[in-house]
Amino acid sequence: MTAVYVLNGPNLNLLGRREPTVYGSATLDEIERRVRERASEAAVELTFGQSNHEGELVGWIQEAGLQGAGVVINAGAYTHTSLALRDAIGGSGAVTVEVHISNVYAREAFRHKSMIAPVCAGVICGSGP
Ligand code: CA2
Repeated sequence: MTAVYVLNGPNLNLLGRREPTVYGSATLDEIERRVRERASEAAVELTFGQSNHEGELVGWIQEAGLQGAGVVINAGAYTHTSLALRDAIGGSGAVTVEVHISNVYAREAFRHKSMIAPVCAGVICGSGP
C-alpha cells in the first residue's frame, strides 16, 4: 500500500482562526478530514501531523524515509529558514512535495526563497487550503 505523510509546520494549527484573507477559512482539522477522504479513496495509508517544533518535523520525515513513504509538507516559515528540514528531506530519500496555501511568490521577498525546494520533487503553492 502506498503511504504518505502529510506534514504541517509552525502556526498552521491556527488555520481558520486568524488571517482568513491570506490562508482561507478552513481549519486544519477540516483539511485533515478532506485529505483523509481522498487518501481512503486512493487506498493511500495516511499519516497526518502538525508541529510547531522543527525537530518533530525532522523525526516524521526520517520515519517516512525509513518506511518508503512519500511526504507532502507545508513547512510554514521553516520553509524559508530550515537547513535541518532540507537535510532531513535530502537524507531520508522520501519523495517530497512542498506545498503552500498562499502564493508565496506574490508576497514578501523573504518568502520567495525556499530552503527545501531544491530537495523536493515539486512545489505547489497558491491554490488555497
Ligand atoms: O502559504 C503558506 O502555506 C505558508 O507556508 C504559510 C506560512 C508562511 O510562513 C509561509 O511563508 C507560507 C505561515 C503559516 C502561518 O499560519 C497561520 C495561519 C493562521 C493564522 C496565522 C498564521
